[in-house]
Amino acid sequence: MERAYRRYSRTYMLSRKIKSKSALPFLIALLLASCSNDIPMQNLGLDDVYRIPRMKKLQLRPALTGNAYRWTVEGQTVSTDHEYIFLAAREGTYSLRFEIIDENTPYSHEFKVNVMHEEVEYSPYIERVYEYCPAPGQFVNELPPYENGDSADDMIRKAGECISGTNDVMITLGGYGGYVTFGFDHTVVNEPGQNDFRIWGNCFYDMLMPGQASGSAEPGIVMVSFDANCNGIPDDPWYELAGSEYNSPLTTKGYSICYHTPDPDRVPVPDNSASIDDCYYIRWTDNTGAEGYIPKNRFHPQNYFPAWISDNTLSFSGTLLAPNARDLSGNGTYYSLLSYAWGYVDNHPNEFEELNSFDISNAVGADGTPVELPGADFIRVYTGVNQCCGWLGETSTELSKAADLHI
Ligand SMILES: [Ca+2]
Ligand SMILES: [Ca+2]
Ligand SMILES: [Ca+2]
Repeated sequence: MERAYRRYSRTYMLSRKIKSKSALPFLIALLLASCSNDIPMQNLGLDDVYRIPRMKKLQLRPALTGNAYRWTVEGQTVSTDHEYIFLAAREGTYSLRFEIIDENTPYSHEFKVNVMHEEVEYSPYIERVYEYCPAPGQFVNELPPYENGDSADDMIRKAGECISGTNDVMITLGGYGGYVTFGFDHTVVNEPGQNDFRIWGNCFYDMLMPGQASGSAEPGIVMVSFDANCNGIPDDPWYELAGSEYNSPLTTKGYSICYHTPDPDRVPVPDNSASIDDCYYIRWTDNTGAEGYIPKNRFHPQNYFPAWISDNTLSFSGTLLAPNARDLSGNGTYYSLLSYAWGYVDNHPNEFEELNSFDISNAVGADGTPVELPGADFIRVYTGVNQCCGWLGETSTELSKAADLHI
């Protein structure tokens, strides 16, 4: 398919146009190249017409420079940067213009991009897991299962087998900060005013609390990244999708935590409830000066520290949501985990599509400034709370699949 598109990449030397208007002493060319993982094309000119599939990026990189630039699509200014990545979800013919705004060498070129249906139908579901880095937790090494000798890459593959396509098998992210990064076989386009993708968890509402959105909410924070350097690797800037708690005074920005591997020679310390085998199992410290432990409970006797990690510590950072658990019994035997309003994974039951869907337009920079992204190539989910609930164990986000809502 890529070869077919390349055929349409007929070289068109812009210098011809310039020369017809004036006798510029230098050759001017426009370098047009597309994302290496999308439609590889690179030449020194610009075609009058390009043909690309929908939801794939076309990277426009002029060799010309000037004081200022303007890219327009259908008459609307879309960028004033030197380079521009064109991306469209809908098929059709788009009119583009590139201008160099410069007193001495003004320049303008118009061209068309024909956006077509893909030759091989896209999947609306996850194609690939790029990273699987759970924090310690009671389901770690089980969801997905670790087997002796498994490497980090093996665990990424196993996580991918769980949540890719329609497989729909739950993976755990462990305690605060643990994360997974995944992507699709195309860019998830940010459609204005619409949710763009959906993620499935395993949250349920408590039957004993009718009318209340509370039960087993284990909110995971979502981040998105656009493959701006077009290398197919998640090495580009990440942006948090601001959910309902983003601006809450109870939310901690710039939080970081460090988990320490348990000393194998320590004698476990059970509590008197018969549900906790070791109250001081995995110690954590954080950048607020606090410390605590992930206890080991009797229902999950396996190693809680990711067994494929050889380091003695495991660190995570991000935004920390306030604890959402309420001890309704008063004695640690009955917890209900309150769902936050919106914008988190594993926070409302799956049947509430809207509450499990995400709008890329909610992306914010580290200082909270909104960032308008054309789409997302990489999506990351991490456990957003740091809390333990007695015999229920630590709160950990789980997810089982995700879908692009525009396919
Ligand atoms: Ca959107
Ligand atoms: Ca990249
Ligand atoms: Ca869960």
